[in-house]
Amino acid sequence: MQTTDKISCNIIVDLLVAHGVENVVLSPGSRNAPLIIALSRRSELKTSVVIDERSAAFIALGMSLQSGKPVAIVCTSGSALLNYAPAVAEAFYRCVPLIVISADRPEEWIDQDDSQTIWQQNSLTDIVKKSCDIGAHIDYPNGEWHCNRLVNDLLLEAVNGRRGPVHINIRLDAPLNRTVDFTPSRSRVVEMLKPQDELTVKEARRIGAMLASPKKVLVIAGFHEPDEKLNRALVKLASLPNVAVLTETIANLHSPLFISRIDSTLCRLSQEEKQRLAPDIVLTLGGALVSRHVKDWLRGLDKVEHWHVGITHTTIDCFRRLALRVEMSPTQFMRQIASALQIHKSPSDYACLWSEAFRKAKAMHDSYVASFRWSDMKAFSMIIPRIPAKWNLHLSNGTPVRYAQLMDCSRIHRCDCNRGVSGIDGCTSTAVGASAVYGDTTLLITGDMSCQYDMAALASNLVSRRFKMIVLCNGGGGIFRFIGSTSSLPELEKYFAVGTKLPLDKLAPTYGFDYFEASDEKSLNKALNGFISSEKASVLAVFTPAETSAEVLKRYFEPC
Ligand SMILES: Cc1ncc(C[n+]2csc(CCOP(=O)(O)OP(=O)(O)O)c2C)c(N)n1
Ligand SMILES: [Mg+2]
Repeated sequence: MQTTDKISCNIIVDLLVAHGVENVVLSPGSRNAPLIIALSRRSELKTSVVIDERSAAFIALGMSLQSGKPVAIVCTSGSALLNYAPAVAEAFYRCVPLIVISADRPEEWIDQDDSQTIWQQNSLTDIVKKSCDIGAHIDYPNGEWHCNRLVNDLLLEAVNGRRGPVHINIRLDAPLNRTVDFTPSRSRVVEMLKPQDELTVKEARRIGAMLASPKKVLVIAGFHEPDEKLNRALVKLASLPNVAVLTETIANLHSPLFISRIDSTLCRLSQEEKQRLAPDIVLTLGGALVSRHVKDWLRGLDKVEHWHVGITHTTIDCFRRLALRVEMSPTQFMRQIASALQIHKSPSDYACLWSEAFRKAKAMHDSYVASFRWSDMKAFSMIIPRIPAKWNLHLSNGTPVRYAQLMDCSRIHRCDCNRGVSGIDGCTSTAVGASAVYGDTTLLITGDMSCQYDMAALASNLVSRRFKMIVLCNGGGGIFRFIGSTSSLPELEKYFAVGTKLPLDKLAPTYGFDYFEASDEKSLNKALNGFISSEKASVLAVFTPAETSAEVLKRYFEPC
């Protein structure tokens, strides 16, 4: 069909239709011409024209109240939008899902004495549930995906939980009247499943059938507190021939059936193996993933469908393939799905292929690590198996959390890292806080830069004998010597890695800690004995060579 050439408008209209909007109330203007073109040419939508925006919005309110469905209102730029405010306020307090769509100018023209321009994007902030601002040009990398995600998110938000109005401010650049050929209904639709507490039996069966073999299902768990029930449900799922379960170290989920070292496994796969292991459906649960390998791999697959399970209140589309938001507890969902899937046990080699790949990866890991020289990797591989099973492990956000991903941490009682925002600013304080409420020892493994950053935590009167800290002293931000964006820059040492001044041998006793240090395998083994058995809060400084450590980590990921 012929319609506006503004892709953003066509995405909005596609998604309005897909999310069940039937009525749209338009008010005339020129800036919103592309929207009017796109909307009026879609037979699925009933358009009405009301000149006065104040009245238009109330009319839409009446339509939505009566039909129970979301209704869209569309206006031009300037004061037009402000005239929507009374009805939007009423909709907000009556929980009515009005979809406010305002056309705007490109940002560079605001405050430039062009006509009908004001700062529009936040003008309804306190009376809408959520708003977004779509730029005039979305032909930047990922621009269409970005626009699609924002609009999906807002349309879901309008009807999710306490329903209410949302605001899409869309900037449009002249010419406004051009048309092109466009295939309608091609935009990706994110759906939401939002049961009360649990799925109905019928729903669980329906979803079970969608996930049954021959579908290849990959479950990936990001950070999560330990959860026995979830663990059991995932074991049940992992025993199915068409399901593989990948867990990150800080997911705190353990079973010999799980692929628990994602990076170590993925980096060993050939292109052909990766193709065979490509899933049809990915189910994610828990927080943001640490593994860059898994994100890059899944983002590069065309056909995969992503479902995220968890109470997120927002649309998290980390692989750009999100199709379904399951707004419920992953524990409950996985339990119900695991049961529903028991009747579907037709053959599939998918789980076997993953466990074979994992088995090979573990063997390679062991022989690699044995061959490595003294380095961060070596120190880590010696420390992790020595951690007593009852200790909790905190990891800082430089390389420690990444090394832990490569090791077998299944014996450890609980592993955590501040991956909400991945800051290095409070790793020590968080571990000190955790140690204050955990009955056994809390061990923090941190980097020298992170340690220096949050040094004040060591002076806290919450530090007790239950807090222990290992600092990998590798000449500052070792991660920058490893990652591609900085490792080859001439500025690397001066501006990124920035060797730290960290006199732990003096600081530790000053703060009342037992102090240990190591600078090779032998001294580390010996120091660990004293450090683990010490009855006081303790610090172990492990000195590793900066460049070798980065080299060893790089080599680990090189294809064989
Ligand atoms: C508050 C904050 N500032 C800056 C960063 C960026 N950053 C990420 S890792 C890192 C260096 C960490 O160095 P270190 O703790 O020594 O760990 P290593 O990489 O050597 O293992 C920095 C500065 C961040 N994550 N958080
Ligand atoms: Mg460091």
